[in-house]
Parts: sequence; C-alpha cells; structure tokens
Amino acid sequence: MNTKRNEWKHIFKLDPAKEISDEKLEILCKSGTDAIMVGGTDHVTYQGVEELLNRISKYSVHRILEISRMDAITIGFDDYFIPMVLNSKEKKWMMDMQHQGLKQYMDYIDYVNPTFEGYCILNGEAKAFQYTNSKLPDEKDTLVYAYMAEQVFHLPIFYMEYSGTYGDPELVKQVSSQLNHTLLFYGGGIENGLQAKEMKQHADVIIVGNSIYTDFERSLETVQAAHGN
Ligand code: 1GP
Repeated sequence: MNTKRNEWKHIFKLDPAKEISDEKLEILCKSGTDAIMVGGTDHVTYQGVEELLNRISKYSVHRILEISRMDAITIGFDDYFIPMVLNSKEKKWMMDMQHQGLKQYMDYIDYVNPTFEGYCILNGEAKAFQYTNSKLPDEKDTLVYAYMAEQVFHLPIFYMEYSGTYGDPELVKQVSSQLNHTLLFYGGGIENGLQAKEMKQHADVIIVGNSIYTDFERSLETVQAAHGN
C-alpha cells in the first residue's frame, strides 16, 4: 500500500449507491491502483458507505472517503477528503458545510486528519455541478481558481472535476503548468488506457469512476496506463 500521496498516479472512485460484485471489487483492490476512493452525490448513506468500507477492508489497498454528506461519515478509512467547491455560487459549498462538519468532528480531528480539496467542477451536466449550484468557469477562470487553490488557500489538491464527461487535455496541461506544490487531480470520462495516458501526462493523479460500472475490463486498463506501463 502506497501512502505517499505525492507518488500516487491513479485512483478508482466507487459510488456507494451503485452495485459492484465481490469478484470485481477484489480485482479493483488488487489492480495496482494507488487508492480506492468512496464518494458520490446521490443516495449516499451511512449504511452504504460502511458496507463498502467493510468490503474494501479485506484488501491492503489505501482507502479514502470523500465526504459529500456529514451524516455519511464513517470511521475506519485511511484518509478523509473534503471538497471545497471553488466555483460554486454559494459560499455554503466552499466554506459553510466544511465549517459545520469540522465543528461537529473537532474532537476527532487528529484521528480523522482531513485533507481539503479545491474542487473546480467543469461539466455543467454533472450532478455535483447542479447540486452545488456551480458556475461554469472558462479557461481563464479555471487558471485563476488553480492559482487561488495554491497561492491563496494553500490547498494540497486542486481537483478538475469533469465527472461523466471527458475533459479538455489542453486545459489540464495549462493548469498543470500553473501549479507548483498543489497536486493536480483530474477526474471525468476516462474509459480506457489511451484516455488515462493522455490525462496523466498533465495531471498528477487521475480518478476513474463511472467506467468501472459501464465497461469494467477497459477501466482496468487505466491503472497500468497511468503508471506508464
Ligand atoms: C467523479 O472525478 C470522478 O467524481 C470520476 O469521473 O465518473 O466520469 O470517471 P467519472
């Protein structure tokens, strides 16, 4: 298990509201991915997250919970990632939810050790985009959000979230050259090795979600492609 975040290249993101067989879960956990992240927008429940945590915990893979709802926080993950949506029109998604959550869990903070991600949601059709009442950024906006994530907020991660659609590799490249210390995460529409390789050229870490459920065999290709094999 590789716990050094700055060496990670690939993450599989599992949605606790979607079904996955034990056999496929075992293959994913043993695939060589650097981590399994559990996260989703719709129908995320405490029971769903806990059940998935128990199933993943049979393997030695690094386990991350990406927190989208405070009532679905489950103890036992290796890492807790908390999105701050930089391009939401509502302060709630950038600051207030996080403030409320920290207030509730402050006594456990050393145990949970949360990591904040500067999210920039770039697909207007994505559920997360609509849920967080975000505003679609143009190229310049995106570059400025990346600058702010690193230079203003000193966030460890800037996450270009295209969830459900393949993004613009040229923009990922530009954002990448803007960042020096903040890690660049890219997620959205990666369905095969070629796409994984293309985005991984620029992003530090690629995240593969939906294709696990739509074309499992091809989604597995993304692990080796991200690791340069
Ligand atoms: C979603 O960024 C991840 O939060 C991955 O996106 O589901 O489109 O692969 P996909």
